[in-house]
Amino acid sequence: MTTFEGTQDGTGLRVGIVCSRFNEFIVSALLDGAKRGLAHHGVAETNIDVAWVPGAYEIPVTAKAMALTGRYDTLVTLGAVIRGETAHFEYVAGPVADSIAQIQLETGMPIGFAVLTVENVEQAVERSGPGAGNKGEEAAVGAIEMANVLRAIRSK
Ligand code: INI
Repeated sequence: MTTFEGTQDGTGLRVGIVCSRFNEFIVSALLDGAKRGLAHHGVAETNIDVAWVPGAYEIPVTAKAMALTGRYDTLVTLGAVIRGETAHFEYVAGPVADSIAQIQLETGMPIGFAVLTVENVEQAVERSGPGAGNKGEEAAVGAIEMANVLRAIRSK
């Protein structure tokens, strides 16, 4: 029996991050968390690229473009869709999540998902703070593990 597990060692990994500018103060805090998680797990800052886009709706096409470059081992997507702010919520949140899942399947690229979909700003703040529970940090560490487990599976 073979068991595949990904370590959380990010040494040598190249990581692309897509950030949406809508609700930028939240997304910047998610980015801080993601960078913290990557650094903590050995990813060199010079191996991280960050692409900023206008809103969450623009994240999938950008993630797909980054995936297709072949320059990254894993991607992380960061955004904040807040229901209280707009009737747009339903049209943005679902398609973004579905599209990112689809891009993983189409390209084989693991994509960490921290596009918050929350009811109000307070919930977004809770999930993007400097301590434990920052979803950007969690997505980044999960992305490292996914890069490593997929590499182990593919190289057997
Ligand atoms: N984009 C977000 O990232 N978060 C939101 O909460 C949001 N709302 O609520 O509208 C949002 N809309 C903009 C959207 O992502 C696109 O940028 C825009 O529609 C232009 O294509």
